[in-house]
Amino acid sequence: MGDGGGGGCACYPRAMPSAETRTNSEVAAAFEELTVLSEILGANVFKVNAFRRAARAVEGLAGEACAMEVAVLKEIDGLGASTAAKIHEFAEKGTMSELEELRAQVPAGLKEVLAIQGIGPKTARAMWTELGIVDLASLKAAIDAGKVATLPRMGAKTIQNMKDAIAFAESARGRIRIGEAMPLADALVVELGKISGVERVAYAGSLRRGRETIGDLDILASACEPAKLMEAFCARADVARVLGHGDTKSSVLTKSGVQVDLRVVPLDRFGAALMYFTGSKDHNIRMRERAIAQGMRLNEYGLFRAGPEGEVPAGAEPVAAASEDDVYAALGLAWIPPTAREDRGELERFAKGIVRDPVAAVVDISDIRAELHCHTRASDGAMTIDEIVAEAERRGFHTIAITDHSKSQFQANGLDEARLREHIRAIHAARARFPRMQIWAGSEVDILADGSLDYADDLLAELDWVVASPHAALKQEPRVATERLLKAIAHPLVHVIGHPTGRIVNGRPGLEPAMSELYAAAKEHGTALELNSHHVRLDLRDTHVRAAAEAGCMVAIDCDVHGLGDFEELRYGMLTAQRGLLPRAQCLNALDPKALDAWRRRKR
Ligand code: DGT
Ligand code: CA
Ligand code: CA
Ligand code: ZN
Repeated sequence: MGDGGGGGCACYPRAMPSAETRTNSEVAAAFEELTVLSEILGANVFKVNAFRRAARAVEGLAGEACAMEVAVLKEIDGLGASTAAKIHEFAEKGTMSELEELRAQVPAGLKEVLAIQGIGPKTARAMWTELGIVDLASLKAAIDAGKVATLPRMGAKTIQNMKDAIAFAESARGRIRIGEAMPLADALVVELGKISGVERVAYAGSLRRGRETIGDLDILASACEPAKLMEAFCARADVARVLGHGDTKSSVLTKSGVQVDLRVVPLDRFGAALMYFTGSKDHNIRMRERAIAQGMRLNEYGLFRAGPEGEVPAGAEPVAAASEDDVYAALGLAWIPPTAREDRGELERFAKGIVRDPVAAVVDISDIRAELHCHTRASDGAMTIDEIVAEAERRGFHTIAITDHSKSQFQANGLDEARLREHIRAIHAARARFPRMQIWAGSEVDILADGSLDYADDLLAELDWVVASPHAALKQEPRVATERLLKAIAHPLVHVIGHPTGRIVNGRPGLEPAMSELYAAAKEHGTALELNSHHVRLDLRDTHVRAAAEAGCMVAIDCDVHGLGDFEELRYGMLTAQRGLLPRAQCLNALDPKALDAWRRRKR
């Protein structure tokens, strides 16, 4: 496309960012991978546990691990000299040499085997070393040949579950979760933006639209020396294979197996290109139809007045192209947020003059002032009560509900009645230390298979806040699942239904209840439905949020905090909420403290 007209090219060296870009979540993820790989390789249990403890310790840190000295790190509970040195190495190089060594020893395909529900590192090791299983295909073959049944603890039911999970994984193949794609894209945008001559960089595609899974990353850039940018992009340390290397478009496959497309566009056409490559394809089609109906043509270079034949004359200057705002406005539309670009009626909703400010009514991240679902060390969290409350306060929240697991969740160290009563006292005692915070003693109480709850009503009544969630029996028939959830929704002491379906993105389908019945009951009983923001859950999902909002339900957008980094998951919950067009007025976490407390008290 060349260096299209106008737009003088301001080449100047970029300042290096001063902030450290390697986060605690990245360090923790590296230790988690070390844990899994060393377990697969049969390392001794002390070593495996040291990695696991390090992952948790880093996850729970209040400061950034990569900014700390080794001498400080090794004194931290859960870290030692060796793990502290690894953090130091990670801070400098973005990886750990031992991690690279272990990765090289384990077949790459075992990762997808390990991702199957019910297969942990020990089983994966046995499958690999005893049966020669190295990927999903060889796992399937081994199951069909009856070999997997020869391993310990592999009953017929376990194997059937495994087969279902494989089928599910295959249907999700090639798409990664948004929480894996977003950090990659963020890092790329920063990295490419530092290359001299680069004027603008942004990600587009399904990631910008906030979809729960992403096929590939689409990055757009403007640069006065595109060749130099392409050179640098294809030579990045993270690149495993260059799929295409051109002047305006290149594609690479990263070491983690993600395809990234980079396109260079002229700065004065950036808006049109960004709109085109953000999609969705169906939204683009509607936009082009609208342009044609108004005697214009829309493509990735801009919006043009059509010639007599309906063609765009060569060398024509666009009517609009520099910004998305300009293009939408020239077609009589308000700027449509990427989360709404799915051809679900957005052109009508955002037509100028129809709705005064359609964007303003939808909830936004700055509206969120409460976290109503989190776990401390009392069950399976990494933080203390005070650490969680302090973080919530630091984020400008006014309310926090501590909701550790109930007694049936023994693998998550769920609290029995006595421990819960003690925990309630400890949570209430924190109020004196955080006078500005509204602190609620809650529980994430299990909804058992028959819809009854894991604690008796008298104990539930002692809690300020009750989130009721399904964790087990997630393969029930839809009708049974519906009745189970309806019973919990109707329970007079339950405030919120946590992750209502229990699905795991790319992991398991979860319950498949009649959702419309749940919305109606939730509205009737004044029970909120949770949008669990964690990127592996996103449950309610976007389409559920939209239907629940239309049915008049209240939705709680929570992070299900287990460690400090989880507060950041809100980003994914918010994208999902916005895809569901959740009005601010129907989001519990956006209420002011008095209104939220009043809402809570209706169940007490
Ligand atoms: P993904 O990658 O599968 O998660 O989904 P997208 O939406 O990122 O799709 P992708 O990467 O194939 O293309 C990025 C955007 O580029 C897409 O949302 C719309 C635009 N686009 C790509 N191919 C076409 C096409 O053939 N026609 C039109 N109108 N737009 C296209
Ligand atoms: Ca894409
Ligand atoms: Ca693409
Ligand atoms: Zn849960």
